[in-house]
This record gives sequence, structure tokens and C-alpha cells, in this order.
Amino acid sequence: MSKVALITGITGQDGYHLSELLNNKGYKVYGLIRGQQNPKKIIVEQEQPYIDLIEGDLTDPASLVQAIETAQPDEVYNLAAVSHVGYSFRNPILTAEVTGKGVLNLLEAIRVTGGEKKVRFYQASTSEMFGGLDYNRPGKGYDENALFHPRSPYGAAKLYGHWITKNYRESYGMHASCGILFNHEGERRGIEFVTRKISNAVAKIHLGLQDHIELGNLDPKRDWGYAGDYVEGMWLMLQQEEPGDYVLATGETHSIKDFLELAFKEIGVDDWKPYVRQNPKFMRPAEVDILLGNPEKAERVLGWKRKVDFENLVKLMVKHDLELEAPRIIT
Ligand code: NAP
Ligand code: F7E
Repeated sequence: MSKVALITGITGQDGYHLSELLNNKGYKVYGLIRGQQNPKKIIVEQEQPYIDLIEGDLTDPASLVQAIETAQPDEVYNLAAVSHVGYSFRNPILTAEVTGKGVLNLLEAIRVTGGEKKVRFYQASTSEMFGGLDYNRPGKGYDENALFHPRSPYGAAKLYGHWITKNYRESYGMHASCGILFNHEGERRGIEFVTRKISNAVAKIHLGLQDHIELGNLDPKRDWGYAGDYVEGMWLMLQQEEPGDYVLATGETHSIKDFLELAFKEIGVDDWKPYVRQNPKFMRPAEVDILLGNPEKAERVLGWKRKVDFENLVKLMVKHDLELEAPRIIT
């Protein structure tokens, strides 16, 4: 009998990579899709016909009960969220409803349908819960025991999701695990996130489709890995006998300027500065200046290790966007 997984956030970056992974492992995959006419539905149906889509929304508890009853999952991966930090400052209440309380709605749907002892649950926690302050382990990075200090409505909502997941583990004996994932990127990254915004603009600049890119703060540093590597870690967490919390990270940190430097090199440009303009519109009311993760526990307990390094991540993203944008040139 093949295992059954229900993935929320199926139209997102991680939803794509995780469903590919689980399908290759022989799982029956269900995906939760929201909205009356979600434009991404047709893309999922075309690219990943093996996924059974179930309509539902993290803010609608009854739809989640229905989704659990329909899929009868062995594993639930909660990837759905308002996930853009900048957007969360502009829409803090929606963010709390979806990214925070939505986790509780899903856990309750599992519990009231009697799944708390059967279902293994993954919560997509985040390095944004650390906030870049209290950087109390210089050189080593944040691990599972580091202090939380979220610096955005997104980070605060995720922290609620993190603690309510741990609470259901402790209160009801649920096999509920939290992956504290540092930034992970790739070909499927949303265009509103800085790495993809850069790789896509670099491709368009090279192809003559645009002449510059507008960005916010260029100094923050992030621990950037490849999404395809990180979904393997999510799956490994749910295969452990005991639930737990794990940091997935590369253990390296790089600035946005470093990313620009490597991305523009891919199109033969040594000096990126003439192509970049700063626009206050993309600055945030509070910034996370530096994130560096320590994945020692995940490496030791799960046997997880990232495969793609920073340089190859930038390369694969620019290469992908060059291939994506080239057909748009009208000759
Ligand atoms: P993403 O590409 O932004 O995808 C977010 C998904 O959530 C989309 O499928 C979206 O569906 C869905 N969603 C939004 N609101 C919803 C609602 N009310 N009900 C149901 N679904 C809803 O995010 P990602 O990069 O794949 O990240 C996956 C998860 O990991 C997120 O929870 C994110 O916060 C977390 N995380 C990401 C990173 C990272 O670096 N990528 C790091 C740490 C944690 P629509 O198509 O309907 O909008
Ligand atoms: O910003 C700066 C921005 O939006 C990275 C999400 O997946 O990872 C992601 O959150 C940095 C920030 O990602 C622009 O101020 C400058 O310092 O790509 P981002 P994020 O905020 O780190 C975490 C781990 C998550 O959990 C989140 O879901 O880049 N920056 N200029 C810019 N950022 C954006 N988006 N756009 C700019 O123009």
C-alpha cells in the first residue's frame, strides 16, 4: 500500500518540489488549492497530473476537515502561508489569519477527524522567527535552541504556528515536526523574492528586454540554499520514529550584493552597479540584517545535507531565466 500525503501550498515553490519528490517515492499526493479561479490550478494540472487537487483554504476550518476526510492522509505537509515578509507588513491581519491561525485550523481538522495518532504533520517554520538580532552564536549560526525574536508580522505569525504545532505534539501525542528552514530558492521561486527578481532581471537585461532593476536594501545577508535539497529534509523529518524540530540551512551567509555580483557575472557583466537602482518602496519597516543557520542536528540525526552550493544556485537560476525569457524576444 502506498502512503498518502496531503500538501497545502501546492502551487508554491516548495509544493512543487515536495510533490515531485513524494510522487517519485510512490506516494499518492493530494494538494490543497484555494480560490474560485486560481490561475495556478491549470499549471499544476498540466505539469503534475498525478496530484489530486482538493479545494480548501487555511482560513476555512470546514474545508480543511473535508480535505482530511477526502485524502485520509498518512502525512500532512503544511506549506501554505502568506510567505512574503514585505507583504506581511502591508497585510498583517491577513498574515496572522493565514500564516498563524491557519496552522491551528489545520491541526484541529486533523484532531477532530480522529487523525491525531495516525497522521504525521510537518509545519513550515522559518529562520524569520530568529530575526537576525540576538546573534548570540557568532560564527556558528542559529540552531534549534537559539532565541526567537521575529521582526515582521510574518515572523510573528510563524512563531505562533511553530508553538501551536509543538503544543499539539505535547498535548495530544501528535507526530508533529517543525522544519526551521532558512531561505531556499530555485527555478520555482516566486518573482517577488529577491533572488528570483534578480535572476529574472539579469536574464531580461541580457536579452535586451529591460535595462535596469529596482531593489531595496542591498546589505542584508541570507543563508541561501536550493529548494530541491530542502524538501528532502521535510520528508526525512516525518520518517523519524519521534517528532522534533530541525534547522535546515547551508551554514554560509551571503549579501544581496554577493548575489548580484555572481548573477551579473553569468551574463559577462563585471560591474553590476550601473544596472541597479535603489527604491525605498522595497525597504521594510524593520529589517533582518543577517541570517546564518547551523544544520548540525539535521545532518547528524536525519543524515540530511544540502547538495547545491551558493555559486551553483545563482548559476542555475540565471540559466533557467535565460531559457524562460529568450522565446519572448520578437525578431
Ligand atoms: P510560496 O511559494 O509563497 O507558496 C505559498 C503557498 O501558500 C501558495 O501555494 C499559496 O497558494 C498558498 N496559500 C496562501 N494563502 C493560502 C490560504 N489562505 N489557504 C491555502 N493556501 C494558501 O512559499 P514557499 O517558498 O513554497 O514556502 C513554503 C512554506 O515554507 C511557506 O509556509 C513559507 O512561509 C515557508 N518557508 C519558506 C522559506 C523559503 O525560503 N522558501 C523558508 C522558510 C519557510 P496560492 O497559489 O493560492 O496563492
Ligand atoms: O528578501 C532584501 C529584503 O523577500 C531577502 C521568504 O521565503 O525567506 C524569505 O523571506 C532580503 C531582505 O526573502 C528587495 O529586504 C532588497 O532583506 O527574498 P526576500 P526573506 O524576506 O528573507 C524566509 C526564510 C521566509 O520564511 C519567507 O517566507 O532581500 N531586498 N531588495 C528585497 N527583497 C525583495 N523581496 N524585493 C526587493 O526588491
